[in-house]
Amino acid sequence: MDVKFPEGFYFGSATSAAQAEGAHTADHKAPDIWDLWFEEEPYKFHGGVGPADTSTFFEHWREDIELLHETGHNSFRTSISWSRLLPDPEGDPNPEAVEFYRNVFGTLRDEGIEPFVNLFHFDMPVALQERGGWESREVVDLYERYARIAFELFGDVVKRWYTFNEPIVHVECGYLQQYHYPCKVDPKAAAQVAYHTALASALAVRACHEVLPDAKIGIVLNLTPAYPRSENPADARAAHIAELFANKSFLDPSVHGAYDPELVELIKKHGLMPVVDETDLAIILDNTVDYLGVNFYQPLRVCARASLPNPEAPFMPTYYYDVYAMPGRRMNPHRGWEIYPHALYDIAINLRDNYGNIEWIVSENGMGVEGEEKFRGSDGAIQDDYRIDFIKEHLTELARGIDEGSNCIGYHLWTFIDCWSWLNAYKNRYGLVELDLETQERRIKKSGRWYKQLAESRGF
Ligand code: BGP
Repeated sequence: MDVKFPEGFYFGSATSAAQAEGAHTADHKAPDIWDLWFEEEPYKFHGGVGPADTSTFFEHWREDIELLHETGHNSFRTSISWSRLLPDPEGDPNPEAVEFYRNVFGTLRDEGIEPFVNLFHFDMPVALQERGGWESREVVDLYERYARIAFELFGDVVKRWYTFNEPIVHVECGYLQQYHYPCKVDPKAAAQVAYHTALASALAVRACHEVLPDAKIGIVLNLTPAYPRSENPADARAAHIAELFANKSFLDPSVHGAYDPELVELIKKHGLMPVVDETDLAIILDNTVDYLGVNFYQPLRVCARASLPNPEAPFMPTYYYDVYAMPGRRMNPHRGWEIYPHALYDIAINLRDNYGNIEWIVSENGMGVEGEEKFRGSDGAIQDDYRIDFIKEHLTELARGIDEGSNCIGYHLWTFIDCWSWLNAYKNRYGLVELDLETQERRIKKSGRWYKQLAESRGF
């Protein structure tokens, strides 16, 4: 065997409530921002397919857990829908949601599949967006309340928690780039949202440690190592600043409990300092995560800017760098993302050397492909050898990092069943299991069969 992982290594996959559950208004779930946005501007969603048309995990969870077995999972990440659990964010938990999540998490545990449960995956309840969303301090407090309720309700069966998925994404996409609701271009709000999210994460860590002293709680960050075009000092400086905004902005407060002073200086220089309560920084310092989830899809390549930034334009981190399209880079053309498995090794070493060798897991990695039906084999299953190769290449780099001492405990693929992907809806398929959108029938792909062998032999 060329690549072998340690005993107890987690093999599994990840999904999220809004992308998998469906039943978006059943069981008294209140709307989240995706429901609202689709209602307002359905044409923005690929093929006009919205959040009601997901893979119906809400109905098919038993059958889906069976499929988790058949594809070798010993662990599985999903999230709780805040607006399903607490349709009134200040009210009591929705009993039907409690029953659903208890059934799912309890069954996973009974079946020997470790549940990793995330509290927030881009799905702000509308009732709270109307009160300012992450711009509002009140929402931070209500998030802490929600987290505490979740720990109390499910802590007997869930031992691994996450506070947030990819927090930089709702900051950038919601407040700078218009890929998420509320589609603002407002750097000052973005800074406040980023800061409130880091604070909310620390408050949830504190609550988890109080309510569930034996559980572990982490945060899922999409780490995109910033590589400079060249060793030229101007390119190196561009990469250094890109790294501050893209990665260190959440990595440092989550793991070190404090922001990098250089990032703070840049935020000040651009007049973007958020409103901070006196006691907040101590909360962030005292409540760092127990482990990290790392989503990795693509690196960030940058170079020195070719032109001076417009001083009147709203501030974006690209004030300091240009995104660089490296000649000869390997691309996944369907998603437009570069494929660069070596970055996973670099992440492993960065966490080992600069973040106290914190325990971590690859919490997402995967390949979205459009038009997979054309790869259907004579047995009816999609022959997605490209996905198997993609996973192997990334696991090879990961194993190298582990051999050199990085404390990685598992690998979760994105994703289990083809799922609804925000504005891209069902354009790209990521699953180990194919979903027939018409019939909701599930069919294991070649990669799903291979994944089981991988997990059983802990390598390939
Ligand atoms: C991550 C998100 C997931 C998922 C994945 C695939 O950033 O955490 O929710 O969607 O990316 O990306 P996409 O759906 O945009 O193709």
